[in-house]
Amino acid sequence: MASVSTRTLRITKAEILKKEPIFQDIQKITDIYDAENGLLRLYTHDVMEIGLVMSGNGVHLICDQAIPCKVGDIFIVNSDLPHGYYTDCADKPLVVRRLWFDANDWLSGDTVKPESPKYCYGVFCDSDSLGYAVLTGQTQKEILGYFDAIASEIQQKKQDWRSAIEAQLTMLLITVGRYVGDAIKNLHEQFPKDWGRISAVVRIITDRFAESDLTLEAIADALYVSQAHLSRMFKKCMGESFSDYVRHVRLDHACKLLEQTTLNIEEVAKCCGLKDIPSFYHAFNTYKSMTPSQYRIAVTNNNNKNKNTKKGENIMSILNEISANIQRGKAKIVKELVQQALDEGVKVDEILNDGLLQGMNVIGEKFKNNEVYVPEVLVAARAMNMGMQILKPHLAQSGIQATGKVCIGTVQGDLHDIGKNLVKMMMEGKGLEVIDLGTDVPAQTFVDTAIEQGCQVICCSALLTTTMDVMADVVNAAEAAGIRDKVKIMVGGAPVNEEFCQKICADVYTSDAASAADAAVALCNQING
Ligand code: B1M
Repeated sequence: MASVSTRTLRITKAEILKKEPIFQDIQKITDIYDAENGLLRLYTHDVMEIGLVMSGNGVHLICDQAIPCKVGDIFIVNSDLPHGYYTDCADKPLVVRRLWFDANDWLSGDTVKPESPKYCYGVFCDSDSLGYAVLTGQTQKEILGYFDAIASEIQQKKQDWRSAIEAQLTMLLITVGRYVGDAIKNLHEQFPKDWGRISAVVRIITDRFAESDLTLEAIADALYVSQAHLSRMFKKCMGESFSDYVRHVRLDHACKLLEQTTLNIEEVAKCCGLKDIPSFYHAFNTYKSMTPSQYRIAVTNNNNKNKNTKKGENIMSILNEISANIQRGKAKIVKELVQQALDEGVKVDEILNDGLLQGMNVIGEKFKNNEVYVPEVLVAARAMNMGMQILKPHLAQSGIQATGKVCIGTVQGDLHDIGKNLVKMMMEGKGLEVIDLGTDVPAQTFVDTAIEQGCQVICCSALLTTTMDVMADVVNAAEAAGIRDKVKIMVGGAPVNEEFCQKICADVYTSDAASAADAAVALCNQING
């Protein structure tokens, strides 16, 4: 058994899952495993991890147990078990495909209770910490298929995507569960049964480090083991003593607080379970070779320096992110990103043009080319609207004007509004101000609205052959009101075509929402001169 000196880094669920309920990535590990000299880094997290080795050779270090790993090995690591992957050779990274999730979010009934033999469909056998199987040929392909299916559901988020993921995840665990038996038995012969206990201790420390009276004695009592035995096992598995480990957890947290909050030093010490200020100062100085105040100043200066040099890059990346998230229909993220962009001082017109509208333009083009369909456009438009909610109050202040004003409605007698809403969203996506008159709109209402609100364009939608003639009434009402030379009339909807448009003397017919938005912008520009 290797004797390794390790450091454990704690990562939270939020950090790992990155705002998603389940997260997947492929990691190329270039850190070399060196049991003799290395101060190796392990990670603990409060989510479950499934790691499938895709290529390379290396080691999966779990507490201080180095398990050699190669292509086809799969590890299901329970939350709070300290572990890390390392490669054998720097030129050949160990490539691990990893999937993270919280069992409570995705598994149900008995399968989520750690005390149940069915926990995680039996992949944990006797241990409550690690499932390990060696997969070959067909089984490896099968498991990869589940990974792929989950990745695709995460990305596309179609209807019922959560149920689809749940089903794939269940199949994955059941399949691995079948092969875990022998492999894990072999591991158990080599490794102490205390892993489970050590991960429980780590979990307790993570949850309760802020309590200044947290002791190994109390934890040993809670776990029904002798304190001396637990202390020995902890040192052996974690590479440092219980008290050193707890001190490092507290000091790491203190660093975070000093960086991210304005708490004073006394409050920081208290939040980290560090009893008195002199000993906090002493411990901090030993850990970071500077006082807490010096640390705060150094970090702030560094952040400011990075902020300035990275400001340009950041602006571009945040605008690209807004555009990408509009395209993916991530309304909540778009809202947050727009707020973040405003907070970081990005100009309102840049957020609008290079973030929000840019994203809608891409979707509009894809919709025209049949690369995306109605649902994708609807969710993108919803995301755009959420972003606009945040931006709108600032638009007025910064003097940005809409490129034009239009009114839109489905004509009298017709209640279909899905297409009309799409046209509206696309037009808003192009920066137009759109007055939505809803459905069943009388011809005169279109004309009155255009006059009262100063619209450059009237947009009529009809889905029924029996209602499309109302569009002719709109043209006639505009003529009668004397606005025919000032206001353009656009028509569209499934039964409408170019020939009909010309017959009723309307100005523009377009067949889809994106073309309608382009045409409306062109008309407004023409009228505005
Ligand atoms: Co009705 N419906 N419906 N319907 N409905 C149709 C249109 C129909 C073709 C179904 C059929 O029989 N095959 C048929 C019309 C037949 C005809 O007249 N030739 C029909 C009928 C008969 C009826 C009722 C009379 C049924 C009944 O009660 N007996 C009734 C009428 C109610 C009324 O309006 N008074 C009725 C009711 C309904 C529901 C309420 C159940 C529902 C509407 C829900 C809603 O809109 N909130 C409904 C639906 C959903 C449909 C279908 C299935 C889908 C329409 C739709 O939303 N398409 C439709 C059959 C079909 O199309 N497969 C049908 C998706 C939408 C994105 O496309 O609206 O074409 P669309 O919009 C496109 C383009 O046309 C264009 O851009 C959009 C996106 O690219 N576009 C414009 C639209 N407006 C534009 C304006 C522009 C430019 C482009 O410039 C201004």
